[in-house]
Amino acid sequence: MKHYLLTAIALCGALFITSTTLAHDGDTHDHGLLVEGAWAPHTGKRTVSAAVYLVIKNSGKEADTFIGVETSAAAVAMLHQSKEIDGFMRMDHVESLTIEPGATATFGPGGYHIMLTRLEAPLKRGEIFTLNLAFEKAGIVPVIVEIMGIGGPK
Ligand SMILES: [Cu+2]
Repeated sequence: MKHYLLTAIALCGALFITSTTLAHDGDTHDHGLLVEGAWAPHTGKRTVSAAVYLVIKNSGKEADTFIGVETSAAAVAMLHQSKEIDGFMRMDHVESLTIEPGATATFGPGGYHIMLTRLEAPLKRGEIFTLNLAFEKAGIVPVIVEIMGIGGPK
């Protein structure tokens, strides 16, 4: 289902992608979405999952909705939200996230994150990979993820 959805988006977004082939972290396009500061903590050899943190700013005039994500770095990628319930952290899968005009969605430890499961290879500190974020209006927005230490960019 999700795969089908992403395929449909990829087709609709084909024009968009060709005009922004060189898009990288920090680029902003006609749609007004700016994705920046994407990073993931490095993983051990046997780790099968990892989280990606980033910031999405909507400087456009219309709301847009995050509807999916995929990456060649892992078999499965999805939006998760960590919540503390009765002293325990749990993660829920979130189908979509609307970002209002002028709003910023900050994904960070303990909150929203992109969950990668079944990593293709361990994430090595200093390396990068690409995430393709899918939005209802903006289409596919590619973002470069930097692999960092556990504490991130601080
Ligand atoms: Cu998660």
